[in-house]
Amino acid sequence: MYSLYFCPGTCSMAAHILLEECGADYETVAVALGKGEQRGEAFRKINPHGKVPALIVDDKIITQNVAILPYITSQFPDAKMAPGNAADYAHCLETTAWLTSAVHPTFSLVLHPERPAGGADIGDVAEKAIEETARATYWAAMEQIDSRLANREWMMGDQYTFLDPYTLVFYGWGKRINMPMEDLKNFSAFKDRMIARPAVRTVLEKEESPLLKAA
Ligand SMILES: N[C@@H](CCC(=O)N[C@@H](CS)C(=O)NCC(=O)O)C(=O)O
Repeated sequence: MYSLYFCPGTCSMAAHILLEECGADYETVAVALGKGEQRGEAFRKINPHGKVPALIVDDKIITQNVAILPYITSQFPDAKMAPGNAADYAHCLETTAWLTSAVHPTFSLVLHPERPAGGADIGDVAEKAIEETARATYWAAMEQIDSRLANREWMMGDQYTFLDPYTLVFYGWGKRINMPMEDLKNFSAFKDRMIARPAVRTVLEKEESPLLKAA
């Protein structure tokens, strides 16, 4: 039995979808990020970094999408959620790492341009400049994903992998910060293909995702 600590609409949605795709026996435990529950003592025992997702398997706790997604995948080989070829697998991890280390922090900066100052008042002009730069960088990443999805069904080509649920998170975030995601035709078609998958739809319904309203 797997326990996934998650918050609807956040990056934990990727692991949630993957568990569903793999037919795993799992439960979800909601962490109310909006109420600061991630910083409370109880959750800090699960993840001292105060972030979702966190996955509990037996007595082990795994955090970080870049670890959780390949881990779940490895436990359900029949689901074939990773490329079998070693080089393709490395590329799948490469893009997962890019999303985690470059694109995700950029989204966080759009939402919280004040954070790099660590509580110091840097003023509205500086905050606006940080937000606008982050927006431009995030949009460039969305365009890059859109180009990659031209003439491809999934991020790795013909094979659906753990990278696809993770990529969907970033489409949803683009909409959340009012980017014209519909203009990205390949990425939008990918989003529609994702939503057509029963496992994805189940999770989007559970998480009450706005992506379903737009579909
Ligand atoms: N690199 C981490 C990032 C995790 C992360 O930033 N999660 C966000 C939700 S998308 C979170 O829990 N934020 C709470 C906070 O920063 O207080 C991963 O990919 O798992």
